[in-house]
Amino acid sequence: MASATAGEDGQFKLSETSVLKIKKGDITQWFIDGSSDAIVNPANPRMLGGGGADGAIHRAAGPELREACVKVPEVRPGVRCPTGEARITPGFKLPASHVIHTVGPIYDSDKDPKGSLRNAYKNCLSVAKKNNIQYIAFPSISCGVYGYPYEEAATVALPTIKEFADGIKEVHFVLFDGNVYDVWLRKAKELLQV
Ligand code: AR6
Repeated sequence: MASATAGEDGQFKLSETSVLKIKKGDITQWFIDGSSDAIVNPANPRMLGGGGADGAIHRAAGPELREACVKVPEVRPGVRCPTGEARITPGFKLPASHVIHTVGPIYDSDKDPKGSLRNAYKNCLSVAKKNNIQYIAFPSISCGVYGYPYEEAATVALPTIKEFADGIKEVHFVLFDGNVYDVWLRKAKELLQV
């Protein structure tokens, strides 16, 4: 239907069974059903909290989230989640039932920022599907502390979501920053309209 693909209201059809919704907001408040939903945390490899959205998510989830993260095995000292990978925990006090922690690239020091950012989105969707998540909300991974330019990030994020979203009912972008939101919406209209 035209309304599902036009993107006027921030909704884009990804496949016969998946839809993308782009909205402004605070990801810590987001949920759909509190049982098959997950928010994505743009974390760092230690996975023990930090600034930006990571800090906000840990504060909203409560200390149990950090305790759950401590239990995620290290793959090497100080690294629970390498760049581009994803790990899942419960959401604890968050309205969403799960948190999928991922690590985006640091734009200025990653050898292949585009490949790493693509892997982060792809692996979040893969972990979501393995855990029967039907609804997932992403922030703009790497677009804060990690310094990824918004336009370039959107050009990686949106096609990657389209490629790997099948099996997930709704993929949401919940974007805190108005400039990021404007870029995402414009790029989605450009790249996802059918
Ligand atoms: N809801 C949605 N988006 C948010 C929120 C929120 N509550 N708060 C910030 N953003 P960042 P990164 C947006 O810095 O660049 C942490 O210290 C923000 O406007 O959270 O991947 C970690 O521990 C930006 O557009 O994540 C890592 O060390 C986007 O989320 C490092 O930062 C991502 O910004 C990760 O850096």
